[in-house]
Amino acid sequence: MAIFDEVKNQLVKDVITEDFMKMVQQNIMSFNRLMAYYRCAMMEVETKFKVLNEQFSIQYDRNPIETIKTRLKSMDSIAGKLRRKNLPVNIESIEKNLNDVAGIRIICSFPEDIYMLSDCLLQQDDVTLIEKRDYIKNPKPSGYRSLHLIVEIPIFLENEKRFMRTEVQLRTIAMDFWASLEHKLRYKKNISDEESEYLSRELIECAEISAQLDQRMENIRNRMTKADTNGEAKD
Ligand code: 0O2
Repeated sequence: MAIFDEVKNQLVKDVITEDFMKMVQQNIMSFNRLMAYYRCAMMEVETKFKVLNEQFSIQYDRNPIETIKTRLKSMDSIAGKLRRKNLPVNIESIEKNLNDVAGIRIICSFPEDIYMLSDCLLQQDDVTLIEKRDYIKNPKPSGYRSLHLIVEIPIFLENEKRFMRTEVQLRTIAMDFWASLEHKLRYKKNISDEESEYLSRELIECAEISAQLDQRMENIRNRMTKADTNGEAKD
């Protein structure tokens, strides 16, 4: 990108971020309250997954979830998204238009567990699916793989029941490893176009290899489980 475009973009970004910061300062109570509601929604969804993990460990003697990470979108990131989508910069607009202010990432060992956990979550009667994007069956051109769900769940306050949206990203350890490395590349500034193209190609290939590894490891796990079940049947 030409230096002029970069400087122009940075200036636009600064002005928008400044507008956003002004809006937050003028509505600090409402903004903090909304962020607190998102934190509550994350806690609710996190607990749902912890309960499922616990139940599986009792019933099947294994934990489908390796790690759970939660994050609240940063102010910069909220401002950036409103700007990119040309959306109004106010508190109502954040809640109405952004589905990923609250984010929860579920990391599993095996791809099958991703779909099993997603089904278990979605069949709960207080969870409403708003949107599903399956970047495992349809990976992004970058090679990115994960299952994304936008869900709406109720949070119960002193005198009120409020419905909040949360983004749930489900992925394997291998997909997560890949995504964090690729994320680093996106924020690298001092890299030549040639090098950046080379690294992107490498990442696409690594994503393929890593998906094959996930599949083979899952096959091994399934054969081991089958052997166990057959053994038990013979005993
Ligand atoms: P952060 O810091 O996690 O907030 P939308 O406007 O919702 O239609 P959006 O938000 O781009 O479009 O949705 P998408 O692409 O389905 O998923 C967004 C999130 O998924 C990203 O969050 C990343 O966490 C992850 N993600 C999506 N594509 C890629 C990718 O190619 N590489 C990596 N490493 N992660 C990806 P944000 O918004 O980037 O940031």
